[in-house]
Amino acid sequence: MNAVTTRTTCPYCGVGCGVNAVVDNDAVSVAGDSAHPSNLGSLCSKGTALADTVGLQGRLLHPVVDGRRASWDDALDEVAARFGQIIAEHGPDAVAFYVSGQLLTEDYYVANKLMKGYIGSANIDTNSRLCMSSAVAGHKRAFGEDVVPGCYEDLEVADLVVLVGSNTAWCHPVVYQRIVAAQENDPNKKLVVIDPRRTATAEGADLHLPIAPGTDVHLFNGLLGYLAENGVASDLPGTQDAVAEAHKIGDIDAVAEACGVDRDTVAAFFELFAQTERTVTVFSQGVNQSSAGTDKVNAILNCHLLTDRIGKPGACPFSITGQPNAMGGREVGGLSSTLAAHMGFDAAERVQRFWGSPAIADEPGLKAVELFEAIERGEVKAVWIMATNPLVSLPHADRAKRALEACEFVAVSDCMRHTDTVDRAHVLLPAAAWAEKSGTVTNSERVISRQRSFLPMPGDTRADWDIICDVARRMGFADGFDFDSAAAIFREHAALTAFENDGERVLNLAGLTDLTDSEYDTLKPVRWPIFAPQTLRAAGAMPVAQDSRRLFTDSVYPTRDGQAHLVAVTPRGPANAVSNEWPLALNTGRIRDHWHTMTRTAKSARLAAHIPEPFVEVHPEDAKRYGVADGAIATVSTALGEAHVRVIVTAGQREGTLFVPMHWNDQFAARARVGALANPAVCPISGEPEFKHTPAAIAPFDAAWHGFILASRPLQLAAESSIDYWVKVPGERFYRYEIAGLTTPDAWATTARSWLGVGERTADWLEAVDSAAGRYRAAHMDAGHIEACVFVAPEPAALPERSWLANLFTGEPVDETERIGLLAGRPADPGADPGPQVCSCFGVARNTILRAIDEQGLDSVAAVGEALEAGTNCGSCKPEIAALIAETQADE
Ligand SMILES: Nc1nc2c(c(=O)[nH]1)N[C@H]1C(S)=C(S)[C@@H](COP(=O)(O)OP(=O)(O)OC[C@H]3O[C@@H](n4cnc5c(=O)[nH]c(N)nc54)[C@H](O)[C@@H]3O)O[C@H]1N2
Ligand SMILES: Nc1nc2c(c(=O)[nH]1)N[C@H]1C(S)=C(S)[C@@H](COP(=O)(O)OP(=O)(O)OC[C@H]3O[C@@H](n4cnc5c(=O)[nH]c(N)nc54)[C@H](O)[C@@H]3O)O[C@H]1N2
Ligand code: SF4
Ligand SMILES: [Mo]
Repeated sequence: MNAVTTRTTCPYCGVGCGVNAVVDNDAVSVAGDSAHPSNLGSLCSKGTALADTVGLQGRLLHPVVDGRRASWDDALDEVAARFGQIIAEHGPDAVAFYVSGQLLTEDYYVANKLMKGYIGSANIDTNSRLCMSSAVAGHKRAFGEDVVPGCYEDLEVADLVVLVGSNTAWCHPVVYQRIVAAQENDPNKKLVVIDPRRTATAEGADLHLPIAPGTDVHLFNGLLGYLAENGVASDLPGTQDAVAEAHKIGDIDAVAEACGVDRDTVAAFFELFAQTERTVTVFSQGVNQSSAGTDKVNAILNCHLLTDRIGKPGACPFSITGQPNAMGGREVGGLSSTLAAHMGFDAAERVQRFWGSPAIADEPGLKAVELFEAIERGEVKAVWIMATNPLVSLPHADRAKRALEACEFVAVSDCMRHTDTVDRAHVLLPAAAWAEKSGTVTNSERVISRQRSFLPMPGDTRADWDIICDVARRMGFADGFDFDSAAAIFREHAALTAFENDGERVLNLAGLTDLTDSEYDTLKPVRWPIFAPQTLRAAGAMPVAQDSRRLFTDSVYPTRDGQAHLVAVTPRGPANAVSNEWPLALNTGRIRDHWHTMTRTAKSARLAAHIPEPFVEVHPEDAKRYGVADGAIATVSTALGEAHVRVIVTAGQREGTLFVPMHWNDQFAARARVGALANPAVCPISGEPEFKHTPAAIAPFDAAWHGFILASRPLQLAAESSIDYWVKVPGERFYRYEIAGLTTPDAWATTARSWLGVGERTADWLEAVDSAAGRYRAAHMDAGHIEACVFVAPEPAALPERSWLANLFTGEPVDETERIGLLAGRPADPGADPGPQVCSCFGVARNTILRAIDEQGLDSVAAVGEALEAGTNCGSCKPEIAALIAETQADE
């Protein structure tokens, strides 16, 4: 059979890169789609590794009811009946959907329609509440509608790019590479990063402002005051109040003091901003995830409105979205605070008329954090969770867990058989995954792209929209849900955006309302708004008649008075201040190669290898103060819970703050689910939680021993009482477990055999015990190849590197020299140890890079790329390669 190529879209971040998926017999490979306007052929490390994640291991392939495999009929009847019964007894607000920016627009549209138009409640909220809701609320206050006015090209045209609370290099890598490439071509272009941490993004910046957590409003109010003082004026409504409020913060010295940054840095930023017409300010979770999130957004928008830097090439504020379809979800109205198609509840009559529906929600529903509180109180008695893992990703996640445990009825649609959330459902509905489903997504720059299936749906899996429509029909709503394809749903969604829309709503897909099925199938990436169908057709679906790249070019806004509004915002601290008991500010976020709760990225050994363990970053002074050492394990705790994670001491972490990644959960670690520690305080306007600031403490985790296991099969370490710390790291042909214990077992050999599930009489068991030194090493061999090995030592530093040992897991017998090195844990030739992986795309490890730098005198990232290929595909590891070069030079 010939290889078949399918054009689709990456299912990870909101950059929305086009992907060519190639299926050649059973082999899947992916490459960037050079015809896609958003990535022009590039992919980051996660996109590049997509083919690693399409396998069926761990998938949920059949419906499950009360723990037992069930038929679709039984499962769907159960969902429809339980929802129907609870609605009949307690009213529509006693049920809820909790959905996700990882649903496709068509899935999202029918979920929203079912809840708001047929069940008649607005209790549908989405994980976008945890993500973009502050940006949504800020946009509405300033522009009258939730609209991102610019496009990626603006980032290249701009002379100044300001990244606020955005680790773009790791979280939106292809956009970051576009910025870097433009800046390399023009040394006059400048990059400013505003983030309490010195991130990989900050490493590449001309100016980094490591502001104290939560002081963005202080900074941007200071900037607004500075601009006004320097003669910038505007007659937009709200200007006077906003500027008057901004002046209260005082001069540059006062701003620097409030933000905890040195004066010259603040002055340099203000000057640069004042002088540079073509400025784009990009913001994401450091801004949104705050109890002052909406105010932070408006403080930024104010500066762009005052300087009239919006709707122009290279000049706009830019909210960069997280999930692949966070934008699509906002477009259909998936948040409980909006109704549908960028309409609010004041349009309830119009939307009901369009749907011809029996009911309509006429006021906002519960927002994510409130929703789980209402579930805990028993007010919401049935919930259907789709494409999100709230027991990991919600703040105060243990409370959410208690809520689900207490809930009368929990249905979960997911692709995986086990997640922290799936394990608490009464009914499991197996959803088709990325490679198998079809529909549309909208990215950060308003480009709608097709996701197209290229693999058959495995087992009993079905598309989310199909599952939702089936439940709706079983609830008696056949009329509104007789869709036979994603295309039919898309047409209706497009029609609703255009319905009675004489320009009041910028979101308008009029030009897509009558796409035929085959036009939908071949739809090229297209940016909204899209007005005229004929022009669109004539041009081959793209580009559209008018230039939709920039909005508000005529300074007309979808507000009552047609103008944009500045909003007076008052700086305030985080909801909960640090104290004697909780002296540190816990910040949480992302790493380069994992996606959220790891259900997909942990399937890729090369992605998992980048940062194998959950960690806490600590400033050197704090490490000294609280007695935690680099490489050791620490307990991070807050008033809500605790986590056990590996310590990284780094001066890049601001003193008084900690950073822990959000990804690890109960499937991959004994205790590293940081959502359990995170603050449920929310922004009063958007309802977005304060993930970036929870008062916390850190203390050593007093392990008596440290160790690791490499095993060819997964182990059940959670059941082992001798292990108090474990992390599971998937490898190429093995599983790696980092382990530690608080007490030393009496007999190492018996204990180790129990961990590996190896009987006392197993013959091929190599062992080295040094009780006095607290060392134990063993290997279980089978027919000459290695099945598993265990290494234990009193200190982490006394353990050998994992990479050489991992390379012995080939399934082939080990040779004599390898067998000799085995219990030493290192090769006879020390040069053979590559160390931890840096470049995921080409599998180039740290020691290999260090050796090449040393031996070949390499002094630039480009030179390393030339010698080893590292960094030459997606470029995501370039900041790390630069750091290795700097490290070597510092050593010299
Ligand atoms: N690799 C990877 N990429 C992803 C994702 C992923 O899981 N993995 N998820 C996607 C999703 S859904 C999202 S929402 C995006 C998020 O993308 P980002 O927003 O870039 O990611 P985060 O790491 O959550 O947070 C960004 C930065 O905010 C900083 N910050 C903390 N407090 C403050 C503050 O008070 N002020 C300022 N100015 N900064 C602060 C943090 O130190 C952090 O470096 O990433 C998307 N891309
Ligand atoms: N501490 C902390 N917590 C955070 C954040 C933070 O910065 N810090 N960030 C927040 C943000 S911005 C976000 S966006 C959230 C993300 O948090 P979540 O949405 O909870 O994380 P995911 O791991 O993406 O969960 C997606 C789930 O859907 C499943 N899935 C994947 N594709 C499909 C599909 O097509 N259909 C169905 N039905 N299921 C599918 C996956 O297996 C997985 O279980 O986390 C939030 N939580
Ligand atoms: S930047 Fe990376 S994760 Fe984001 S869409 Fe592109 S390839 Fe996917
Ligand atoms: Mo997000």
